[in-house]
Amino acid sequence: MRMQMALRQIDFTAAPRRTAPALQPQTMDETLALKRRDWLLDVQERQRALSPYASGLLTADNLSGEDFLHNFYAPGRPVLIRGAMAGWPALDRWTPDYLADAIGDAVIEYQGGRASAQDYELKKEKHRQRAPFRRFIDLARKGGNDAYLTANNSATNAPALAPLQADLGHMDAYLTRAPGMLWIGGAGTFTPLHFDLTNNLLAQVTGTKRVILIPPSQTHRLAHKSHVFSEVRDVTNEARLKLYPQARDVLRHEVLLTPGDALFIPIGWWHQVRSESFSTMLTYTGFHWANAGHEGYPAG
Ligand SMILES: O=C(O)CCC(=O)C(=O)O
Repeated sequence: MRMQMALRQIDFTAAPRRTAPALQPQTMDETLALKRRDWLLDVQERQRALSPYASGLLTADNLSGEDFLHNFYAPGRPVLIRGAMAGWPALDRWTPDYLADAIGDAVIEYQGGRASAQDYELKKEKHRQRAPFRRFIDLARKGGNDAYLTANNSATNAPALAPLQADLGHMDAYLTRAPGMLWIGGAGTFTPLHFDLTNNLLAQVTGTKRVILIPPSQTHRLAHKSHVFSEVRDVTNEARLKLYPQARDVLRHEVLLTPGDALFIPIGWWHQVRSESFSTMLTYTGFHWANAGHEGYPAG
């Protein structure tokens, strides 16, 4: 993976960071400036497409921390890492039965009532519900998108789910020992198209998830309005594509996450995630390197 090239070090002083200016109504000049920016992003993507190594989604086995930093984390490029979770007891243990027995009837929080709403991610506070863990696992076994224990429930669930920590290992090459955030759901959970305000490592433990990743250069095709969400919601849904035809030809990578896979999603990369089976996953943001991109994000 490491490139055999001489690196000419050029002195580089980063510009001081400014807080984002408040958004103002657009003038004609600003519209033209945005068009020019989007033109350049398209030209750059066409240039990257000349090389599958530059434009494709790379998979790496047993990637060292140094190679991860230089080739993926710093450039903000996704990578599917295989082998980093080898030996984690959870990979063999975390079936619905095992989880239900380990946590029993301790009350946990999850996101509920999702099937009857489209904006369940944007309005996540409204969807917080509680149940004994065993009952939640029964809901997840049934499948569907209605009940999903997500990263958003992590802080509340930390004491109840603490016994599961003993089944997890560490990815010391990339991450500090800060705990991950757990996701548990059935076949059919769906997280609509959005990007995160931090770099993220998704660590799949049980089952499979299909992830669609879209580079930040495609933002102008994705009807980005509320917070970090795309109005398109699902780039595989024909009805949504009819409403947002500019999203039809969006550049995208599709990844099937299987147990033991870790997927690095850099800040700003759009993604949507669908579970294909009962699934457990952790997301980590405690990298060894700066990860505070969310500071200064223009809200709205
Ligand atoms: O696994 C999922 O359903 C969503 C994960 C995700 O989008 C994230 O961690 O940002």
